[in-house]
Amino acid sequence: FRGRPLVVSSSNGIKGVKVAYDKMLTGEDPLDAAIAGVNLVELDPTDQSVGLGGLPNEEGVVQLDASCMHGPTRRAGSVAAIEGIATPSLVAKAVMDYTDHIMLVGAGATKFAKAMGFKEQNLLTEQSRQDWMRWKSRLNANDAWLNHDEDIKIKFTTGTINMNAVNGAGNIGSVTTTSGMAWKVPGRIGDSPVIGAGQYCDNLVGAAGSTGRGEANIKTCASFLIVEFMRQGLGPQEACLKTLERVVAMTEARLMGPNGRPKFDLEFYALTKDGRFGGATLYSGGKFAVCDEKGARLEQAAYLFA
Ligand code: SD4
Repeated sequence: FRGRPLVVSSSNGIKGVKVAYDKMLTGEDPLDAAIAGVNLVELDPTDQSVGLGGLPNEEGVVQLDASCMHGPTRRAGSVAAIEGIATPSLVAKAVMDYTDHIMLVGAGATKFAKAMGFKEQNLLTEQSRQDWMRWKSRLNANDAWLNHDEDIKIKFTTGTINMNAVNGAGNIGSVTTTSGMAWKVPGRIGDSPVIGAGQYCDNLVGAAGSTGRGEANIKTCASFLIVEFMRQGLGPQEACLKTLERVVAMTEARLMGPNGRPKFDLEFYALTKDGRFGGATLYSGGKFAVCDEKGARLEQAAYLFA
């Protein structure tokens, strides 16, 4: 099936893909449409992997990463380890629109966002603070932190949202936004803000993006590689699977489990300029969100390992 407009995202974009699709029907730019789709998740305090309510780093500080690419104008923007701004995807786009740079990090990114009129706010919700406290209380059995609740499952949340959109004319935009790995070392930057890792878009070919273990993605430039495989003629699903094979081949020994299977998961999402889509995960059971003329739905992702 080929159809345009088309939006593909990680499964937590199930509401956002419809927003992006509807916006493209009214003529909105594909990147603006995709960013509007991910803004829903960034501003949702109950999603603990993106924007407001994202799980903090080991010091209890929420640091966000995001990047975007605009196919028709061949531009990119990115922010990393930004604090206090709920919609880093829009800040990444502002870097693209208003500066001669592509990537701003840390205090510089926050300062830029404030100068651009973004509102600074506390992103650490009470729920995320509680989860952080629970994590901290388990670091060392002999420390002074009380261990209230043995049964509670400590969340090493996986989340992040990647969304890719192609409009009726075949123009493409892509965006990825995240709070990164929970309890990360302060200053850690994941794949999401890295152009070619968290997402990549080439208006002649298509777009791809990723969620999951960012470190494995950065090392393989995976979103760029998926787009390159599609350029060589592979379909989106095959391109995602072939890139996952590269990820396995590049996995360091300490992260390799039995049977040559990595101890982490990674998810890829891709679409082509002519309106085909696909998604793949290392391990079975993954889903991704799609919206085309048949409506918004979750599709089963292909996988390498059952
Ligand atoms: C990161 N890729 O910062 C993100 C995290 C993620 O599902 O997607 N978790 O590495």
